[in-house]
Amino acid sequence: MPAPRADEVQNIYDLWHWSWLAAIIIGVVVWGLIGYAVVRFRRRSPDDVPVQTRYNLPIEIFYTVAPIMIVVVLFFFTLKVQDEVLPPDSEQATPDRTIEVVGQQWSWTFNYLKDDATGGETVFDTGTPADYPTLWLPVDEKVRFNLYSPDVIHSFWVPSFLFKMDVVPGRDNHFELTPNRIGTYVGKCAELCGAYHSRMLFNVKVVSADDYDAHLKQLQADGNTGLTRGTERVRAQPGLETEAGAER
Ligand SMILES: [Cu+2]
Repeated sequence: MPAPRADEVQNIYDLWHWSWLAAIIIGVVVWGLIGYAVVRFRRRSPDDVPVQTRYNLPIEIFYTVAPIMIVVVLFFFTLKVQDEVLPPDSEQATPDRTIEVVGQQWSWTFNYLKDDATGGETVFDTGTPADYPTLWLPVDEKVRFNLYSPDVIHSFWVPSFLFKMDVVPGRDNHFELTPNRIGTYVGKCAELCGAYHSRMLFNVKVVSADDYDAHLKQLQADGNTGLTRGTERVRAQPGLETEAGAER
């Protein structure tokens, strides 16, 4: 497991941890019983026929109830963690920064919405399947991610944050995370979205607030301004022509 690099996801890490432990314990018991049955009831002579048992009500009840109990327990803890990671908006603290992530066939655009660093102007950065974009994030600041897709369903995933969410056209999906360690990470699309899905990669740079502000100012100076929801640059490029008539 990658170590969790955002404040809100420690409980996802713990859920995995305990689920694996439970699975290992159940696995050991099952393997043990299989081993026991193989040895204890092995054929001892060529005409040895085992006792033919047709029904055993207690065992049938047990192997119906036990898996249901396991599912109920996993479901309970999954729901609990889900509620902790995705609290209702009314219970969220105001995010320090807001980024609109645009996933489109087949790359990403990151809009840094109305940030103070740029005097309230929205700036963006974008990439292509050949030239991965980089998402910059400030360390120890709560970032709200709004997810937008102009075409099909994608999924925004940074494995080090132990978290992903689908980017669904026409649907307001969002979440908040607080990256807590400076470093460079990778991100990818986790929903099969077409021919070049596997090239929908991006980099993530978690930096100090000063470096983050400087980067946004640089984007502004480069003229990367205005909310950008999908660019031709992503669609039209050598070797990655869109199909004829596939205008969106
Ligand atoms: Cu995708």
